[in-house]
Amino acid sequence: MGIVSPGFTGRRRSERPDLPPGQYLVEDFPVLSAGPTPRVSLDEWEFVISTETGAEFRWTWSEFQNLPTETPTVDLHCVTRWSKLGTRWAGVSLDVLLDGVETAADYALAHSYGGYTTNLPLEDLQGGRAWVAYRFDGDDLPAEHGGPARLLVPHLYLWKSAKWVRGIRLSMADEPGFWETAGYHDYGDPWREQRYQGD
Ligand SMILES: Nc1nc2c(c(=O)[nH]1)N[C@H]1C(S)=C(S)[C@@H](COP(=O)(O)O)O[C@H]1N2
Ligand SMILES: [Mo]
Repeated sequence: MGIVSPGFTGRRRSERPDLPPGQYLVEDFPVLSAGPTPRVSLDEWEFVISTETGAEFRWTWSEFQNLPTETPTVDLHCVTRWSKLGTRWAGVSLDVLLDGVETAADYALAHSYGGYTTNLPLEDLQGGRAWVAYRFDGDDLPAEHGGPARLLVPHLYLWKSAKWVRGIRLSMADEPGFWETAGYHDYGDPWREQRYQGD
């Protein structure tokens, strides 16, 4: 008789409590981009938050560099099932960027140089859970990973972390972004395996 180990997947999971269901570990850093890498010069770069009333809050690259920096170490979970643990970043917390932005909005749509968009509830950008990151692993963020700067929202699947981020539009209505329009889950919690609509 072969010995069947009914608890196998459960046991594996508890050995890696930091790995969401259905994910495997990678040591490299895969690049996933839906189009060509946009090249944005730092002279022209800006980050804009706009609100439902049309108010706009803008930072040039040098203004942005003068904001307080945080250095989060976070786990990344891609919907294509790879996870990379303990990644080290530097960036500006969305709490800092949203400080002083008066809004009644519930939703945010991140938009990028190159046209990519992704939506998330505004509250998921708050509470020390989201950054506009411009350094990775001690170096400037490479262009293929979203440099000069990308959104970093590690508690959601990585497609929510818009590379080459240009701004955030705050609104009263939830507007699906690029992958959400193509059938990906509206919210995308890796711990609840919210990969596609209906999950
Ligand atoms: N602007 C932009 N941001 C993007 C994407 C993209 O195609 N364009 N792909 C998303 C997806 S699906 C993933 S998994 C991650 C990949 O980030 P990486 O290439 O740094 O691993 O970026 C996300 N952000
Ligand atoms: Mo992805």
